Amino acid sequence: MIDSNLSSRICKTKELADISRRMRGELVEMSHTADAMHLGSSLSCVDIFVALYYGGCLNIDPKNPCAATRDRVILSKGHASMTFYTVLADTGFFSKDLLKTFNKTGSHLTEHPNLGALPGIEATAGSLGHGLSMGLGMALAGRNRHLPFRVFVIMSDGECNEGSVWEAAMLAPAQKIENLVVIIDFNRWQATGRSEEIMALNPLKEKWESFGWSAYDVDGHDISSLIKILSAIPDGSGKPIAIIAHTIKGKGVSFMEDDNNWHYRIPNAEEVKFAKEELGEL
Ligand SMILES: Cc1ncc(C[n+]2csc(CCOP(=O)(O)OP(=O)(O)O)c2C)c(N)n1
Repeated sequence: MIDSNLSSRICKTKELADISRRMRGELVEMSHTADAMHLGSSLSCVDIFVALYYGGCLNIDPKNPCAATRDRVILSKGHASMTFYTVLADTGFFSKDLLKTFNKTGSHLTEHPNLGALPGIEATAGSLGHGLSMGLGMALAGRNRHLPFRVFVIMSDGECNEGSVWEAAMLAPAQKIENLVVIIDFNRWQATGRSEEIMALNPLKEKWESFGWSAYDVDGHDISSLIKILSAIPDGSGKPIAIIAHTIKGKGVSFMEDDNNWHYRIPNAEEVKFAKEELGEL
């Protein structure tokens, strides 16, 4: 019998890079077709998702997505839902055909994810700053029920400006939680400007450490390094884990990289063609 659990699907480094490239092409097209914003934000977290879902880091079986022992993944930066949906469809949580309905009236693939809309979605998101608190609640419930799952929360750097993030950041170590992981897609931009200029976050790793977390700085586009950290959780520190993934907004498409216009801009047909030529057909 074929084991469909994601923990046993470990791809080689070249395959992982190809998946990321293919997915970026799909996202550019999806933004155009669905008339959806937040392409830059969605491209910046692709490699984080690929490491998690294709690197053998998650104990989740897409064919049994409600198992009590499954790891939980929360996309707290819900505006990057395109990436989340594409990964969930590609790994078998639901049909890839559904992706064509993204952002359309009546679709389950809403601009921001909704709990219960589709398998693999563990929390409603959209209003930034809530995913970590929800993830902490799940992590506590798992520990209280002696269930061995981990909770992975994907946040953004601008989201760290929300006060609720730091309430959860204080509570998790106080509760000696070690099955909670926050991954911060640190692309240094927010909707309207540089994070450092709007409300400075640095030194971010040291901030999480000072709150009692085990923290790591990592190149958020280096899939192997991400997998190395993600596949060793709990990390033996007895603390919750914060991974500061240094990324580039718009990563993978030269004319979108580090250009914050692509927070809101939607590519036209010609831009889709250029982007896809650059990414190459896979
Ligand atoms: C509480 C809240 N305020 C405002 C918004 C509107 N909004 C959507 S994305 C965004 C900022 C995005 O910057 P960041 O969080 O750093 O994510 P990035 O897109 O750069 O990955 C904002 C303010 C929101 N979704 N939630």
